[in-house]
Amino acid sequence: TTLGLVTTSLALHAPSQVAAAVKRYANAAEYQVLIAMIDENVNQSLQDCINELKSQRVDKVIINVPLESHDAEQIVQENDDILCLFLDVDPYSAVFNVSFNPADGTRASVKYLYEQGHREFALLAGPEQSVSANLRLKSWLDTLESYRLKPVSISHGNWDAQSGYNGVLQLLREAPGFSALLVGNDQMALGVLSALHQRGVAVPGQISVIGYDDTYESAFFHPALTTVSLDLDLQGKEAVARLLLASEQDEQRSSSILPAKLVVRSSTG
Ligand code: IPT
Repeated sequence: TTLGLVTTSLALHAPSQVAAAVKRYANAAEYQVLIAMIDENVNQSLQDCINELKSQRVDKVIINVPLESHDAEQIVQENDDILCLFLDVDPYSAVFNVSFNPADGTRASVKYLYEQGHREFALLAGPEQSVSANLRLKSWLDTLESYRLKPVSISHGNWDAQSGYNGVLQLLREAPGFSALLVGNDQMALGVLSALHQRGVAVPGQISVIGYDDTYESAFFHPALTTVSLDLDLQGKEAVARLLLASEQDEQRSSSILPAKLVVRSSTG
């Protein structure tokens, strides 16, 4: 008995951590996991990956690929011979999913920095094509607005450290006056810390930085990263448990929204 995992690039830390958890919990339930990894061009190659898994007689699949709700719904409609559970969709979409609350951790980040006295915020979001990157960005903006604040500038990266490095240099060129920087994930925050160090900008003395994910490495960045913690191991565990339960009893197909919590370390003050 086998289940499938279609995942976005495993070169990224969060999806690789989720894949490790899926494999571990599936194996514990005596399931094998077949992994198909896709990269760009989401819709077409996602269907290719699903077909590849179907040809190996997989009938349940976890999909960790960023998808707009209507694209996820279309995948479900066009694949009624395979049970799909999604990990990177809007939690309130109609499809079967296990995802993270996009608002609680983002709100806590802004609130924390505000209470530390920060008023000049810059935002370095994830890619514009990513649903979760956009939900995080929207929640930062909504929370800032509730304090009657607007960010001094906004930029986007592509989730990797290089894009964080480039992104913060761009933000500094556009609007050098910010004291707080919210970053869409920890890998981009790693690039940010490196660029700021090279420019002689003190963290958190001159700029406070908050990441997102809390992957295993983030506590070892320098300075140790304040970030929004996603329990990616729990996401993998819940996904396997709910998928296996639903494949036995159809009425058990219930989605779940997991919390995201701010973890304060040394990159903020
Ligand atoms: C999301 C991560 O937060 C981000 O760092 C990046 O790795 C992205 O995945 C890749 O798609 S987590 C996802 C379950 C919303």
